[in-house]
Amino acid sequence: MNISLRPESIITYFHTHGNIIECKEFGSGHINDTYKVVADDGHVYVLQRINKNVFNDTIAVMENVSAVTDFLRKTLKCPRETLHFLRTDENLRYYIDENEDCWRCYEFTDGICLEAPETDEDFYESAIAFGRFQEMLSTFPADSLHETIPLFHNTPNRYRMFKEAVQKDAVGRVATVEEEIRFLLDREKEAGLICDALESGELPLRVTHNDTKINNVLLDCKTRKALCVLDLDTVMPGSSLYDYGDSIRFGAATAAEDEKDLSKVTMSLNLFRVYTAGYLKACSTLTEKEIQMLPVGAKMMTLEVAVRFLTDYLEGDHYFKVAYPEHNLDRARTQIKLVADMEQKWDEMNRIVAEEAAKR
Ligand code: GN1
Ligand code: MG
Repeated sequence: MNISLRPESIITYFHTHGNIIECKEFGSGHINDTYKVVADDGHVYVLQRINKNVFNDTIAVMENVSAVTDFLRKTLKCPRETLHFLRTDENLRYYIDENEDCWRCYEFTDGICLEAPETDEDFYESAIAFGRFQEMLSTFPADSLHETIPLFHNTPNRYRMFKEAVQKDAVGRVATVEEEIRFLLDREKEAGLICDALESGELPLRVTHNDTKINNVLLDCKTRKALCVLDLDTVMPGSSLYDYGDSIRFGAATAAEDEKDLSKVTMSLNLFRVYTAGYLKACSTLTEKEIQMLPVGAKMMTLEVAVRFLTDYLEGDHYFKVAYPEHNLDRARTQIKLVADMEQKWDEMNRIVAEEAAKR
């Protein structure tokens, strides 16, 4: 790598305190490159290179992120409850390097970031964080945000791309995953449930986070209460069902997203209830229709990401970061298993939502 493009060099363009003594890879995101940067006076920062293959307009991403964090800062009592981006000499909150890569830097907040909830309370707190995030942004002008990834949670469009990938079979993997392809195609008729309801006005358009995995929440080290929501790159207009659903598919699963032993992968009805209770508490503005469709959100987000993982596998793994050749396939399989499990538990999921909604 060209020395001037190393994170150690890039950090010097931002207005940090102290002298930088350490810069290490950090985090578990599938998209951006993230580094933790430590200064000799104790200041700590997070430096990130935004993935420009995923986000074609990285400046639009930073405009969205800046607008949302500025808005939240005005509402919040405690500054630790949102991200603080540093400025450069040009007074911008990003730096474009000679490769046209966009970098940003924010103050590191000490907190707990989990790959899976360790207790029910952890998961409940993540529901509070995302529910509150959405509630606070209910007065934010949604149409002022850029659509940084067009059709991001448009499941029918994800299916279109999937079928194209099957047809092209660019890396000759189709024959090995026919069962998985069949499972997903059998459910294509359900793909438009959320989009159609948004279009007809049955569901309201909201400002949503769109990537609500529990590892995008920071919990306070001492109290273990929800502190802050991270990874705002995909904040866009959308449906509350996207945010609720993505949290369930990731956090209510009993195994990791890339678990190979599928017998370990189920959706915990207990965790489903815990998250539902927290989300309904924190987000009091949900409509009856949104509440009624929460289980659809959970299933649709799981189905959609299964389609996305398998598409990437069939296209040769150019989107999600992979650690080994079958990584995207393993991820697709866990999501398929979760969809099947949700179908088994469908009536109970609906009952739990109704019971938790009645407690409000
Ligand atoms: C990506 O970067 P990360 O891990 O927060 C992806 C999400 C997927 C998720 C699956 C911009 O999120 O949409 O649900 O992986 N983000 C983008 O783990 O595509
Ligand atoms: Mg993330």
